[in-house]
Amino acid sequence: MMDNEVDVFYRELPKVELHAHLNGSVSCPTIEKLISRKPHLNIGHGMTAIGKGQRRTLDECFQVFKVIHQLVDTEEDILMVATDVIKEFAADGVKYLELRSTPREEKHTGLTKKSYIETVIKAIQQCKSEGVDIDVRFLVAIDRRNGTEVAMETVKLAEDFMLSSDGLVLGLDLSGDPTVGHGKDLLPALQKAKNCGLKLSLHLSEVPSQLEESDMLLDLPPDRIGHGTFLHPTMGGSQGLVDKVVKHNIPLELCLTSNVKGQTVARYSDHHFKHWYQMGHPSVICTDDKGVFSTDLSQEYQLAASTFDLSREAVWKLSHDAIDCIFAPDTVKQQLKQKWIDLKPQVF
Ligand code: 6MZ
Repeated sequence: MMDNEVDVFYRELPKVELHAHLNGSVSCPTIEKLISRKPHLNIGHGMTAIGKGQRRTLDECFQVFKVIHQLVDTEEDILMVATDVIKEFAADGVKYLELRSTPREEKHTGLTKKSYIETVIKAIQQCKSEGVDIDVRFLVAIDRRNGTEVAMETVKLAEDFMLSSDGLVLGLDLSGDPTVGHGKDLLPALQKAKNCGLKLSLHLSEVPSQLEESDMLLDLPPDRIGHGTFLHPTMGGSQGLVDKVVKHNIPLELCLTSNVKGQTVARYSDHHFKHWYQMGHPSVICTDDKGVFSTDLSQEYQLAASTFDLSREAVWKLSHDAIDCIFAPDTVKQQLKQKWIDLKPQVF
């Protein structure tokens, strides 16, 4: 993303990013560094990012993550990737970031799921000690394809870190290829997580075939929804699902470019943002995978504004209202709201 393509208003807009997968957020310069560390893998740039105007099926997107995972398989890699990603979000005007990632074990490098999370936390702490102007928290991700047992194990890990990380680990993300596995197998683990105080952000109805699963998972209820593309009746969902989301007032994390490039939404103007936003339902603009989808949060705000004809006041309110959807405690919300007051331009 070239700076000059995005209006300075969007760059300077203070922003909250709530839906960012660590390995999907790796930028080109960081990929270059990873490739030079592992030339024997013969991985080229075209294999890790979907450029401007390009599209892939969702299935092809998941192949891209596999390539990136080959490049990121040591503690050293994770430290570099997490540090770079945090600094890039900060440079883009993000003031509060909830990063999510699936802990992986790599026997050949000695990486364990525990050391994976410890390394992400180390990166967060290092950025903080360097004075990078961003508050970063972490959500431990469950990959839905790995089933019940791994989900339970991940909840236990997340709980341990929630108790020992000084508030840095706040909750869980449920993600992974939506065409694989079923939420009912993960329900006990998600219920357990909720009972022990972990916040839940669940990918729901990212593809059309998940209505029954979404209906079941909404009864938990989750604290936030990732995508929710096919929940709304106009997208093939149902009023019953919308009613549940509204009743529990569950914010949606909406990722425009990701959905268009992954071809679950035909064009920007068809994005379900418009339905939820018009209803006045909490809707948070996010990037999903800024590296893979070649975007950044400023650009996503600009796209939402130009597609749905939002005034600058409305865009400011959109970024401000995202603060109420964060998982960190009220004291952090108050600090952020003060920051927004301090940074608000006299005129738009
Ligand atoms: C569902 C997604 C996703 O965890 O290795 N992930 N899950 N839908 C999406 N929409 C495009 N984008 C990313 O980051 C990569 C992982 O995040 C999840 C997938 O499980 C992917 O393997 P981490 O940091």
